[in-house]
Amino acid sequence: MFNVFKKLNYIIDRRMKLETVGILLMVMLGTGLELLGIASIKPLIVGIMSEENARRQHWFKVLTAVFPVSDYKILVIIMLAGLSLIFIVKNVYLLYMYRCQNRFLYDNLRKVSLKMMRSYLNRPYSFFLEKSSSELLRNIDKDTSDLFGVIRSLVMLATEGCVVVALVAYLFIQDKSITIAVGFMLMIFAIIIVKVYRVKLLKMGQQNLYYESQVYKWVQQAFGGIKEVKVMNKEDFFYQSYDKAFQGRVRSEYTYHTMTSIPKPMIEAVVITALLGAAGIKIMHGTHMEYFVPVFSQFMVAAYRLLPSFNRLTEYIGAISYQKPAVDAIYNILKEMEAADAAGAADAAGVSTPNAAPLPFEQAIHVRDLTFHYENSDREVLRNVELDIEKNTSVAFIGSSGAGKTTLADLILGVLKPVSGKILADDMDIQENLNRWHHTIGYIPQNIYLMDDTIAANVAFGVPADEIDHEKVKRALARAQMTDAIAQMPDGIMTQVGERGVRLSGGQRQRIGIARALYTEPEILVLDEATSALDNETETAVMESIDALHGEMTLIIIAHRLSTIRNCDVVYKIENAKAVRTR
Ligand code: DUT
Ligand code: MG
Repeated sequence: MFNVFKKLNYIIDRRMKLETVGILLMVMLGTGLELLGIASIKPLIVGIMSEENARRQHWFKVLTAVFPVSDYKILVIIMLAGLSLIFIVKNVYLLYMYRCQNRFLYDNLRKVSLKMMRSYLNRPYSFFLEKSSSELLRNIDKDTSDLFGVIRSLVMLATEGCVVVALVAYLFIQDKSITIAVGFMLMIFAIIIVKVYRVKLLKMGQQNLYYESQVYKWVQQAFGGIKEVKVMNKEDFFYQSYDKAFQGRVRSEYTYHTMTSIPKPMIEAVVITALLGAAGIKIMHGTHMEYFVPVFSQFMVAAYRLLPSFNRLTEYIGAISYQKPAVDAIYNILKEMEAADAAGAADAAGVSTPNAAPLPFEQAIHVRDLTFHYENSDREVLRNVELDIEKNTSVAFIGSSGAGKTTLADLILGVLKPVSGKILADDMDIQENLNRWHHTIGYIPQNIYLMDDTIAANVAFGVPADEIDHEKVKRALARAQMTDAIAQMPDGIMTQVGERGVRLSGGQRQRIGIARALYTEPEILVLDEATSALDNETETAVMESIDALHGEMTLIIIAHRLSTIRNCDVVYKIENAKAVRTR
């Protein structure tokens, strides 16, 4: 439990802590009202039972002073009205309190989810090579919800806990022996529940988290590759795998829900039995009915109020154990990210600002003593590589598949970080100026990532719809040889491309990627097999417009077809972890 507080304390911000204090104060006031409700039962019953008794009470004197009526029946009516007023006020207040609690929870849920989303977006590219997107999805969506499940349970635990403690204390003052007898039975019962349940529920919670990401994963994998799935008749495999993940999820969820519903009937039986037993013993010992009836009614009313509270208390404790793994997950992620941010200033520089000035680039890119291997392997893809790319020249990287061309391009793009060595733009280390470097350099990959949006939005990429310069979009598309294809589309550049561009041909998708890179008019353009998917004729046309940039822009071109790099000034062959100049 303490552990949970420590982690939550780290996860939530100052403002939220202050809000928590506010919420707890509201809970206290609510408890006061609850107590007032219960405490007014006894005087009422005393008052109704005999006028003579009532007139001896101190509070009755106050009542007759405020309402100077002599008719006892009218005074009783006033007492009844007073009691219902207390209950109405109490419950209106409680409604308001629940509303505040829920707003507090959901506003902050949004805050934490946003914090996670931002932290993830700011991670370097290499981070994503190690992570599965289904896990990220689960972290941002489900784990944050569960985290707030825990916070909600804690708030509710405080709410119910306050009421229970206050009422029990009040009952204790009223009649010590009954309270002790019932309390003792309950205590033993509660200890057993908590001991037995905690471990099991925690385990179920961990299982649930695991299977939840499996469920996401199989949905993504099935529909992400739906064409291959269909052609290869593998629907059943994905169906089965999905089912297996879902079974795990269902198992943990039903165990959890069944377990949390067990205590309810048991608690009820224990409390009622203990209460009636205590009453029986009192009567045997000859307690006066005049004393006993008001006190006992009060206990029954309190039991009626407290029983659901006891049930909820066990439910909340169960929910906290069950959802605690989500708190651990988020805590670990945020800690990890904090450590990563602290470790490298370069990573912090990776946090993008859209309006940074481009990094000045006047002479050349210098690759100096560059060595690199991926985190998941020790094999050096590049070792002590040296090369220079003069401004406004066209440079080609060739080499066999797996030689490290894409890796070298990614290092020049700055999305991968050298293990040792440097990449300089003029004399500035790009890793120290990543944000500005990305305003200087453009990129066309082999597989263009298209958003489920219009062609214009995909070309301008990351520009809000009303800020897109349509003329510029059209110019960029024309240079990418897309004008004719666009003319045949129903809505021109406002045509929707579908998820990942499914409504376009492969070559069209590719040319939108080219237009996207040209839209920002970068100083340097990296093409990684950017035209491989195009037919010869279209490729020639696209390469012509790219060659037209020759001398105006620095081009780094990776290609297999020699015709693509025909016009390059310099050619490097990537081989055995080295770059060897061949032209
Ligand atoms: N590699 C990894 N992890 C990654 C990416 C690549 O270990 O996340 C390995 C695979 C390969 C080597 O790095 O052995 C170089 O890969 P790269 O993609 O740079 O090769 P390429 O020259 O671009 O090959 P292709 O022509 O097939 O695109
Ligand atoms: Mg490659």
